[in-house]
Amino acid sequence: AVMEPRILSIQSHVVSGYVGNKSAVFPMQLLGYDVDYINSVQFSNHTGYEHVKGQVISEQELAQLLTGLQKNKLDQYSHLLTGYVGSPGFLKELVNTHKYLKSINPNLIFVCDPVMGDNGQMYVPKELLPIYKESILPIATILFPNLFEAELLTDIKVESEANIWQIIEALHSKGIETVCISSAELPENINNTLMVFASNKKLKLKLEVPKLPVSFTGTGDLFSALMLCFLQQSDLKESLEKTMAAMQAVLKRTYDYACQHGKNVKNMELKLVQSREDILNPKIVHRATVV
Ligand code: PLP
Ligand code: PXL
Repeated sequence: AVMEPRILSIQSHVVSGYVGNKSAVFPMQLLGYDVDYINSVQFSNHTGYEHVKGQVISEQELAQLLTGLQKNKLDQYSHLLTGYVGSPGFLKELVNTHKYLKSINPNLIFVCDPVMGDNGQMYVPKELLPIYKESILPIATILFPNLFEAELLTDIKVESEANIWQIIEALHSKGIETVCISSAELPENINNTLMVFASNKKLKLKLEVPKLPVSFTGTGDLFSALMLCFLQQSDLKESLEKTMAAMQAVLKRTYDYACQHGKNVKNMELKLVQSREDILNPKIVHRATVV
C-alpha cells in the first residue's frame, strides 16, 4: 500500500517571527500535509536581530528523539526536510537519521537546502562543506542550493547561465533527481530580476520574476516547503510556477506592510498567515520556460 505523505522537518524554531520550521510548517499543513517537526534550535528570533537568546539541540539529543519515535513505531515518513544546520556533528547525525528513516521506508524522499551562505560569504563553519559534498549529495533526492552554495558544492564558478546548467548536471550526476537553484542573480541580468532554475532528468526550466528592492529572511525555507508540497500534486513546471506565485504574494504583502510601517527587521518578517489564501491557491503570473 502507498503510504500517506508524512513529512519530518528538522529546522530552526524561533519564538517570534518566521524562519526555519516557523516558515515551513504552517504552509505545509495548510496544503494538507501531516508534518512532524524537530526544532534544531529554539531561539527568541532569527539571527538578523540585534540580540538572540535560546537553546541549540545536540546531535545526541536529535538521536534520542529518533529513538523515541522508533520505539513507538512512529518512524514512517515519506519525506525528510532539512534546512539550516550550524554544526558538523549535527549534520553528520542528519546523515544517520536519513539512513535510518530510509531503512524503514526505502522510498523516502530527502529534500535538502544545503544552507552555507550567500553572496560569496559563508555563515556556517567551513567544516560543513565537505560533509555536504561527501555525505549529503549522494543521498539527497531534491536539492535547493542558492547560487553560492551550488558553486561551493561543485567547484564550478558561475560566470554565465551555461555554468548553471553545468552545475545542475554535476549535481544530477551525484544521483540527485531534482535540483532547483533559487536566488540566482546572474552577472548578465542586473538587479531587478530574480532567476530560478529547476531541473529533473526530463525537464530543464527557467523562471524569471521581478525582484523587490529589499532582502527577506526565511524565504529559502518557505521555498523548499512549498516546492516539496506542490511536487506531490503537480509536475516540475507547475510546481515551480505555483511556488513562485505563492512566494511573490507573501513577499509583496510583506513589502507593502514594511513600506507602510517602516522597513525594520521586525516589520520585514514574512506575512505568512495573512497570505494563507495565496499559499492555498496561488495565482500563477509568471510561467516557466523550457530550456
Ligand atoms: N541561517 C542563518 C543563521 C542565516 O543567517 C541565514 C541567512 O539568512 C540562513 C540560515 C539562510 O537562509 P536562506 O535559506 O533563506 O537563504
Ligand atoms: O533560514 C534561515 C534561518 C534559520 N535559522 C535561524 C536563522 C535563520 C535566518 O536568519 O536565524 C536560526
